[in-house]
Amino acid sequence: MTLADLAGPADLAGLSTADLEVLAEEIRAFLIEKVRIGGGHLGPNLGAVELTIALHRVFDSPRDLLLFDTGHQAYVHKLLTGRQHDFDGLRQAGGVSGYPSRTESPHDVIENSHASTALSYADGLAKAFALRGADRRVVAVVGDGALTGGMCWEALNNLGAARDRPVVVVLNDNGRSYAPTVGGVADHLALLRGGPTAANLFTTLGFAYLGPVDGHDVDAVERVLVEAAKLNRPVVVHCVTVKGKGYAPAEADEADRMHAVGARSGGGGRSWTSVFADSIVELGATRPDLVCLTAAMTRPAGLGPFAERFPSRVFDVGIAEQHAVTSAAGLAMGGLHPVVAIYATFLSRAFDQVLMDVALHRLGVTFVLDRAGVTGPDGASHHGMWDASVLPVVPGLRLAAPRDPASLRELLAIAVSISDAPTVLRYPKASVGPDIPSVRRAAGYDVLREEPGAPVLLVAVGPLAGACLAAADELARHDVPVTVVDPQWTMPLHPGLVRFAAEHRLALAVEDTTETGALGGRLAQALAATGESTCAATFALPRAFLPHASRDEILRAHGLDAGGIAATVLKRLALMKAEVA
Ligand SMILES: Cc1ncc(C[n+]2csc(CCOP(=O)(O)OP(=O)(O)O)c2C)c(N)n1
Repeated sequence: MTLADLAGPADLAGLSTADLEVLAEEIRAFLIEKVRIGGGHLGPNLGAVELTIALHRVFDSPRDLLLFDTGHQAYVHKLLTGRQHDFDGLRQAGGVSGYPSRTESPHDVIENSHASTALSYADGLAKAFALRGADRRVVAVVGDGALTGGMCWEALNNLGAARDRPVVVVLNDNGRSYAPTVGGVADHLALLRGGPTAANLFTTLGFAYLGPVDGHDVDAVERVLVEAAKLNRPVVVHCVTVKGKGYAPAEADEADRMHAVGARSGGGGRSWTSVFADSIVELGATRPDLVCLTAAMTRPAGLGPFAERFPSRVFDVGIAEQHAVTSAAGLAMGGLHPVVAIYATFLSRAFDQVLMDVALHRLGVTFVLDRAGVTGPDGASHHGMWDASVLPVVPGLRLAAPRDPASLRELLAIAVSISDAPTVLRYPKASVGPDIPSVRRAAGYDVLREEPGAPVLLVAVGPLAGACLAAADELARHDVPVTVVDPQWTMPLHPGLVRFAAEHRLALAVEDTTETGALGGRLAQALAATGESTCAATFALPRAFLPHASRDEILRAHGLDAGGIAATVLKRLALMKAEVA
């Protein structure tokens, strides 16, 4: 049986140990080839090959539910459930998702890809099956990194106490998140990896504990899973694995064991992340009170250079965004200025902490949101398109979107100088491009292009400035003069921007975020409140879960490129003309 012939998990049943070893090697070679071309999660999947084969041999998916926490390590699961022929399109528009996907397969149960949720889903599913009398197993696979997330411990608290409700928790322990996993839980797992100990957190919480078992020995993993299933109670199966297993460059990669690799054809150019990385080091050199926090993403979030230069001023708190935010509040109370560097999509988790623990206490904490807006191939769960909609309700919070490297540096310096309110900077996963100079500055906005008497104002938010300027060029060819401004701070709305917008017939805010709650709506409201006749609106992303594709493809599909912006302006002007007529 080769990977190409495998129709589904049932085909694994008749294979010998030797056959399985051959299959495992074939899967590794396949993953290395495909992921190196298209990009994606390599190290985590290479570490989960035998474990996933064993899971599919012991349990009867989809009748039994296999839940992959975070889901970035589910490629092997996809290959074993008949999707190997679609892997050329991995993470590309219309192709296989980089995470489990309920529309792709009945074998995919959860697909959110925000870490540390699987045990809670497992808890709910086990309760549902118990109440409905369904004889179905629930198995949750969770990494040692994801296990640092608070939700896991809330779930373990519930699962362990329900001795008669069986759930199998498979702990895929490779000792790493991106970097080595940190904290007391990681230290405890290291102790357990050494063999039987008197202290065992899991048994203390009410679980049976099986292991540690070599997660690359299919037979051994199978044996322990069979035993776990027979126990008919909550059980933790501790599998010790090697991230990047079997691929020397991944095993040797000190930074993150090739956790995620870019597509071979990936675009070049300097990233926004690297501009932040340099800026925060420069600020840190003059501001000894500046400290940085990361939720297990020191390097991806741009804190690598800062951590090298000021190691005692960076705190990796584990995959614990809520804790990161309130811990930052504590640091601010203690007289420091914390910078929480985080992907935009993961801040949603800690909204209440931003609102109550930081803002209510009027604390100066700066949030730097990487991957804000459309991210691309990671799909719906990773687009950072919610922050600019939910954060504006936080009293006192100031939100900025830089348009270029110079404005990122400038806005970051301003943000960390504010000591009595949360400040937020957001920028995308993209190349940053050259600086875009302003033709003049006014209170509340930078003017990037000015056409005196122009009927149309484009309010270009952050990284869409370039597209707005190109749209203005295109509109000029249609004899539609356009002025383009960059508000820099989208929250609070500056009265100067409102006054300037009132001098135009149409003011369109162009934004790389969900249209709900975006800047254009606030502008329209403010103009309406002052009785101005200017038609103001937001032109942004729909309130929808957008599937994976490249960032440019998604922006284009929603008209957020130069051509799309110009077309929208023309359409709106035509509508306004029709209304008048
Ligand atoms: C809430 C949340 N924060 C951060 C991330 C980014 N992230 C993806 S995988 C990962 C590390 C996961 O480590 P682990 O669970 O041990 O799995 P491994 O990759 O080591 O197999 C992180 C931090 C995420 N997916 N969700």
